[in-house]
Amino acid sequence: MAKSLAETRAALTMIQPGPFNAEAPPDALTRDTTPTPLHYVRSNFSVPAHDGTLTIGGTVGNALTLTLDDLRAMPAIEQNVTLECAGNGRLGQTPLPTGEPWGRYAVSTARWTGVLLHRVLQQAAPSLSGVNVTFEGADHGRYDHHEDIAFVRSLALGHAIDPAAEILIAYEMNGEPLSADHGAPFRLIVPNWYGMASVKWLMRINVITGQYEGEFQTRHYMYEHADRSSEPVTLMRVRARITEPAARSSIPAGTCRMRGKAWSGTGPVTSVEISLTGEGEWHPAELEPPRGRYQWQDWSFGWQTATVGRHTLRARATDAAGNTQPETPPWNRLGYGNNAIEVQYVDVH
Ligand SMILES: Nc1nc2c(c(=O)[nH]1)N[C@H]1C(S)=C(S)[C@@H](COP(=O)(O)O)O[C@H]1N2
Ligand SMILES: [Mo]
Repeated sequence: MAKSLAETRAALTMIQPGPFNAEAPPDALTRDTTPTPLHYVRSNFSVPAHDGTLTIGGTVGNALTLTLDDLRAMPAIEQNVTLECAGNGRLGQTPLPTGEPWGRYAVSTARWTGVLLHRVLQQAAPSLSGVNVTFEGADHGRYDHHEDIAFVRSLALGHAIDPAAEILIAYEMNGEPLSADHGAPFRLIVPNWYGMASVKWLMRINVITGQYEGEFQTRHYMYEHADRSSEPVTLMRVRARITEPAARSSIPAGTCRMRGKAWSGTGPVTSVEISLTGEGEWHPAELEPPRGRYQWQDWSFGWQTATVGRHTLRARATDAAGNTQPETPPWNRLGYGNNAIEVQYVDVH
């Protein structure tokens, strides 16, 4: 029997009950993939009704309407993808921006199954005048000064039709049909991008000849800087996380294997370094090669916990594009993309 919404939400750390927004429990992130009931949820509106169809139109030669069965009849692709909300870590920003008060755990990795977006778009035959593609969710409602708007995002047509981008229209998560909170019956999964690009409850795809300037494209998910012009939020910034020892735990003196994850939208991650003293020396951790192109990597570090008392632990990742985590949160008005080095402390007894 299908589980009720309340049952599927019970294991998460709730941030807001309606629309439901919740973080993963911290210990869920020690795993390679995140079980669906432990995967963070971020929704701007309540879970909508969806009529089960996906319409592809706009400036195309062959407008289409597809059902779940039509998608299932196409070649299926499976991939593990780390999704992180652009607002993850907002609570670490000073001064505190407006928006959902996410701590550190609006990030998870699931196994997604679906069809490649570029194949679906190919069937619709976008016309040469196409520039962008909009993706509309079935969810909508009152938002800021708007009476009723839907969640719509756009991607450049060149990105959407690029086979190498491996964007999915996913209908399964961790081997099961998508749950209501994660976008049933199908959603977009855009690897390497912050989560807002991965439109849930996908209902309509339109190829357009100009820019898309909707609320969630140009007024939210923008880096609004104090001293220069705004930029859209796109790829996930490089980030490392310590998962063991757990934050604020008390551990016996001796040898301790520190473990954690690291990920980047401009990955793979090429090094993780550990600091045991606050400002000071950085020591190289052992970094595992990526198990998949779009999924966080494991790292570990052998720590000799010589002295009893409180110890500060930090992990700093660098990626293939040469990006390294900053010491202080990169502030912007809406508090996106906080990839500052996290400080975690443990007590050694
Ligand atoms: N239709 C729709 N899709 C959406 C959203 C939304 O509010 N509506 N939120 C986006 C944001 S901001 C994130 S971080 C991810 C979260 O996906 P999840 O809830 O499956 O973890 O969904 C994205 N897709
Ligand atoms: Mo998000």
